[in-house]
Amino acid sequence: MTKADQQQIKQQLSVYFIMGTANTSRQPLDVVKEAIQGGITMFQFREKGDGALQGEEKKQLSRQLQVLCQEASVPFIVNDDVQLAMDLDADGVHVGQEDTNARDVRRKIGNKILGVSTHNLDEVKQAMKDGADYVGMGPVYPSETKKDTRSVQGVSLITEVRRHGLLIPIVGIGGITYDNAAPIIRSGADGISIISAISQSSEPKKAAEALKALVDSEKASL
Ligand code: TZP
Ligand code: MG
Repeated sequence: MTKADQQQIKQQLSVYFIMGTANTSRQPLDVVKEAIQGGITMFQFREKGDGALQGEEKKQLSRQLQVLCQEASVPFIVNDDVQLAMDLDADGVHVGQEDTNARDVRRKIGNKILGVSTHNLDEVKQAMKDGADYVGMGPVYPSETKKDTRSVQGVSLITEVRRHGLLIPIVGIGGITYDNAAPIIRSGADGISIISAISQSSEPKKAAEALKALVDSEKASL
């Protein structure tokens, strides 16, 4: 990846909204539309949990969400499902440590964006070797959305990775809200990934707008 690409990814990670049908009681398309209007900079379709859509239904919703993202030039990333990402020609794939091996995913997706969830320095270094474009780190704070997470780590790994001089784009995840987001950027992350603070908001557009303004101002003050 060139330096310019890396700068672009860092910018696109600023407010990285993640959602699937389980994360809202509203029409997913409406929620994502409003989040886009509020200025989210990347979107991940993560269709997991109770009542998750499968097969053709999953594909249809993902295609509709992708179109919304394309209209706004917001990168559209698929969680874990490499086949779906290839079928849709999505912008990228995100995998966890328990999902498909990152090196294999890189081989399959060519130069699409590859994100990998990491929980310690060794996983970060491995993800870099495997060709990750960015790493997710968390849970930074306790999350009501995903209960089976590793232990809450605050910003410790973000700080450690930057202390080691690694420049890989980083996004924090887990329990992030407007009120606790700033330390993540100050520790050296390039952005925040958010589910409920946007998907469960009564006004996703306003929630996204506020988060975007906060991240922009924190980045500008570094
Ligand atoms: N991985 C670690 S925490 C988490 C995931 C997918 C859920 C984040 O959701 P929320 O609602 O922003 O805490
Ligand atoms: Mg996963």
